[in-house]
Amino acid sequence: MSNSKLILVLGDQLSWSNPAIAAADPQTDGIILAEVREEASYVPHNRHKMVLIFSAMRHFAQALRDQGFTVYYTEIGAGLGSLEEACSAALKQHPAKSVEVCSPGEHRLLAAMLQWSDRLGVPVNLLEDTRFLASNDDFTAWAAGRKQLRMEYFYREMRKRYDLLLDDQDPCGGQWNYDADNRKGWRNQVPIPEREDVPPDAITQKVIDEVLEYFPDNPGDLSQFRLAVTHEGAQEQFDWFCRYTLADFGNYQDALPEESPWVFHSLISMYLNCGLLEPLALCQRVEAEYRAERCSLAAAEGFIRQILGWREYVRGIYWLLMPEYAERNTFDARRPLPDFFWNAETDMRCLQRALSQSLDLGYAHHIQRLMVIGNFALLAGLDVHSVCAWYLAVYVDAYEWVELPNTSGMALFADEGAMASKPYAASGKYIQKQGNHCKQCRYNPAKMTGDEACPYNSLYWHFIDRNADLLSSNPRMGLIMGNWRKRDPEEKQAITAWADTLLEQL
Ligand code: FAD
Ligand code: DLZ
Repeated sequence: MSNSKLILVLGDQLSWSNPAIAAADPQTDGIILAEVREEASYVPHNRHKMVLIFSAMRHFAQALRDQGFTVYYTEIGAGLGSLEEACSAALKQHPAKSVEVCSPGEHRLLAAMLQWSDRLGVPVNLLEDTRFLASNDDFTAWAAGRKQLRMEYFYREMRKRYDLLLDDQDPCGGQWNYDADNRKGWRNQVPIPEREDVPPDAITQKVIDEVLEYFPDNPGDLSQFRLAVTHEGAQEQFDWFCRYTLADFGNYQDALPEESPWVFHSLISMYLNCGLLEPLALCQRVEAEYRAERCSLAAAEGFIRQILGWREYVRGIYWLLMPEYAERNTFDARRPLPDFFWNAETDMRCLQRALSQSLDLGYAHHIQRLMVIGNFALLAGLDVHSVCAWYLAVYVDAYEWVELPNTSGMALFADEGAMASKPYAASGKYIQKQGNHCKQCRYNPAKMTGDEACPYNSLYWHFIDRNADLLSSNPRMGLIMGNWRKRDPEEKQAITAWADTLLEQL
């Protein structure tokens, strides 16, 4: 047998710092990239995600060939079933002493890969994914012995470890966290810059045609495909964010405007998660913008907290607690997903906007995912597994390591409090405060019951009432629970009865 290796590169590992590529020798080693049915259909992925991944894979394959590598590439039209089959076929052409692969981002694929050595007849070596800033061992060591895991304490350690936004050993400005400055509601205070389209090149256009042909029923309006598909293109998108919207990112991070699906957000999760951008470089660049006085400390800290804090933290939680984590369901929520999750046909304006852009573009910003769609699913008691599968399917940046803790843990509080200290449940008043959807909505956020009442209102109290036993033991819910208990019994009855009517209609 030859001394060469075969390197399998997954569609979300398209990075020069992928450890399997970094250790490869173009003279002897071959690289496998494969568009396969199994990965393309384990959920009905948004077509934007498929075009991004397949086109980025094809561009990266060409960059690898330019570096002298032999690349074994399979396009989706070849009808190949699985990544294992892709390895098996490549081994026939390129006998190798081992297959090397950077560990995958989803437990289901990791479990499958652990069987591959026996099935393929050569060792399959899984390398630690070094593209993250905290390894699984780092996170396990940090979590060990703690009664409660909280992002804030993890984040402070990461700031120190990577020397980000520190003056000597202290946090810049004297505080670790400027979240309180990141919650402005939207009242058209400043213009939102127009984003520039990234026109599809010939490779992307071919992928668009193929995805339309092979996945006719998946969500995603590809006439609006506007994503970058190369490292350089993704970097240009990030440069654009630093130049035009970073300064307002912090202020309006939680805003819910009618005017724009993107507001001042960075739109980079899809590139980070498939390897076109690297997290540390982004944090360092944003710190440099702050040091050069081109953005406030609150904006820079708010952004760095998301990448260095939340993104690493959710990944740590996922690998620490899987596979049992995926089975958790704190409130035993099992109501079927309403059809409007797949067609956006609802009169609730905020929800209609968030759902339609999620389905059409594969993007919704954090507050839409958490406080509009997730909040509705929490209040209505929608089935946790179906909601998680929906999030995994519709977003262009969705992989289970990041989607599951955010959906099950943060949005649905289904993980028994591993991610959050209390449920992110809110009534229509919160949505009204954060934006201007309510002005265009047929429902009234000031009303609790009746045809005109905003459904979030009665559903909020229904959630509190039906889960009172569990919620009463949470000290952070004490005030709300007390308010509900003190309310007039007849009024309470009318509210929960109205919510029941709404739930029956779902
Ligand atoms: P910005 O608002 O500009 O934030 C900058 C970056 O910070 C993001 O690109 C992302 O990399 C990181 N970030 C921010 N918040 C989080 C977070 N909570 N967890 C992890 N990273 C974070 N993010 C995903 O990448 N994939 C998902 O599948 C995903 N599913 C989510 C599901 C729910 C229910 C919720 C509440 C959040 C989810 N998020 C997910 C987190 C967050 O909403 C997205 O990362 C963000 O909206 C992406 O848009 P952006 O790049 O414009 O982010
Ligand atoms: C998401 C995705 C899709 C749609 N298709 C492929 C594919 O055909 N080939 C591939 O290597 N990767 C794909 N991916 C990304 C994988 O699903 C991802 O690597 C795993 O879910 C682990 O994170």
